[in-house]
Amino acid sequence: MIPYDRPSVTPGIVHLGVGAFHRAHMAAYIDDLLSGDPSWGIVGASLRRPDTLRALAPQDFLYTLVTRSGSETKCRVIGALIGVLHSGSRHRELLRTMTDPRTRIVSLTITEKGYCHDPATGRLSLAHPAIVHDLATPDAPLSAPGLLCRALELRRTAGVIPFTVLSCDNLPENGRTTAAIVTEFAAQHDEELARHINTEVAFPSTMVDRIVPATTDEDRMNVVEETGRYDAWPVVTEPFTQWVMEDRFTAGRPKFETAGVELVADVRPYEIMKLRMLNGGHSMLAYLGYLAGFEFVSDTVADPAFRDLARDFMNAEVMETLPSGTGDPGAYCDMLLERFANPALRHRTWQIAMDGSQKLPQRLLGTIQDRLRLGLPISRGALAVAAWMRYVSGIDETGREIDVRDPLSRRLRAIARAGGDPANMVDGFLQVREVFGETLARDPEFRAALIGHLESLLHRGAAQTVRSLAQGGTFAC
Ligand code: CS2
Repeated sequence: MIPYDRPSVTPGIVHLGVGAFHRAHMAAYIDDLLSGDPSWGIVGASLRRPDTLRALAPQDFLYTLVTRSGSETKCRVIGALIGVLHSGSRHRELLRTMTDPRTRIVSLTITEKGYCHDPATGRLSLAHPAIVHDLATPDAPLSAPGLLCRALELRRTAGVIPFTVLSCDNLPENGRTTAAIVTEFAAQHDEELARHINTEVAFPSTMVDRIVPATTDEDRMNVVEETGRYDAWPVVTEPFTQWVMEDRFTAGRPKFETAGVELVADVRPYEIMKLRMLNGGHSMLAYLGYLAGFEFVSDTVADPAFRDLARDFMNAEVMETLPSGTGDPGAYCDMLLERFANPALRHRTWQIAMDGSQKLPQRLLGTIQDRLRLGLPISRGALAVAAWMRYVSGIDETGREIDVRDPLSRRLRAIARAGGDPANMVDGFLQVREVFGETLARDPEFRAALIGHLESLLHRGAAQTVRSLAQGGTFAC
C-alpha cells in the first residue's frame, strides 16, 4: 500500500536516466517523503531507449521494489515516479517540464559515459558525437549536458529561478564535475549563459550507494509468486542503502534528512572511500572473476583467494590513500565483503565489467597514482587494471567471445589484438590517454607491474594468478 494520496502528487523533480539504480535508490527515498510533502514527485526521462516508458506506462509508473538478503525478501510498491518521457521522441515536452517552475531539481543517473567527458581529466569531450550534434542543434539536444544547458537557458529567458542539478552517478566530485561540463558546453556558444550557470546554479555533490543488479525474467516471475501481481519492470536490491549529499540547493529541496539522507558540507571523504573501496573492489572482482569463469560477484567472493585479494586490496592498498574523516575503513571493508557475498543478489561480473574505460580512473587509477606518489607498492591495483586489459581483448580463457560493452571497445580490442607480447599490449593501452592521463601513462613502475600481471593472466589464467600471487606473497605490501 502506498502511504500517501498518489493523485495529489505533483512534479518537483525531473530525473534523467530512470534505470534500475534510480528506481531502487533516489525514488525510494522520495517515496518516503511524499506523505509529508507531495510536491516532489519525479518525472523520469529516458535519454536512450523508450523501454522503461513502455514497461511502466501501462502500470501507471508504479513498480515493485524487492529487497533480498539471504532468505529474507521484502516487497514494496513505489509511487514516487509519476511519469516518464522519452527524450528522443518527446524532447520538447521534456524541455517544457524542465522549464516548469514546479521543477526545482533535475537529478541524473546516466552512468559515467552519459556525461560525454574525458574520464581522465573530467572535461567535456567536444569530439563526442552527441556533443557535436547538440552544439549544432541546441534546441533539440540528445545529451545530458545539452539538455541541462538548454533547459537552464530557457528558464533564464523566462525569468524562472534555476533548478538544482543533482548528479547521482559514481563520478569523482560528481557535482563539480557536472558543473564544469555543463558550463563548458554553454561557453561554446554563449559566454553569458556560461557565467549564469557558473554563478547561479547549484550542483551539490552526492555519494550514492546501493547494489542494484539488472532485472531479469526470473526476477519478474519471482515477483508474481511473491506478490500475486505481474510487474513488467520490478527492481531487485539489497537492504543496504546510503545517500550522502551536500546541502546546496538553488530552489529548495525536499526534507531529505527525514528519509535518512546524510547532509554534509563536503562529500569528498565519503565519495573517495566509496569509489575506491566498493567500486574499485567491484571492478577488481568483476574482471578477474569473469576471466576465472565466475558469473556472479557472490560466487567470486565465495572463493577464498579472490575474497582475500579484494580484502587486502581495500585494506592494504586503498586505505592508505584515504583522507581522514571517513569513519572506520576497516569496518567499512568488512561490511562491503558481506554485501558482495549476498547470495540472493545475482549481480553479474559481466554487468560491472561494462564501461571500464569510463570507470577505471576514479575506481583504480586514483589509488595507484596516490600510492606511486607516496612511494608505496601498487601490486593488487595493477593486477585489476591488467585484468581489465585482458578482458577487453574480447576473448575469454576458453577461447570464447566476450561481449565487451564499452564506448571505446573497438579501439581497446584492436590494441589488445595488435599487441603481440604483453609489453606491447600494455604500451598500446597506456596510449589511451582519456583513461590513463599523462602522468600514470609514463610511470615505469606502473608499466612494469602491468606487464608482469598481464603476462601471468595470459599464460596462467586469472584463477591461478590470483591464487599463486596470494599464496606466494609476491604482493609486496
Ligand atoms: C557497480 C556499481 O556496476 C557497477 O559498476 O560497481 O553499480 C555499484 O553496484 C554501485 O555503485 C553500488 O552503490
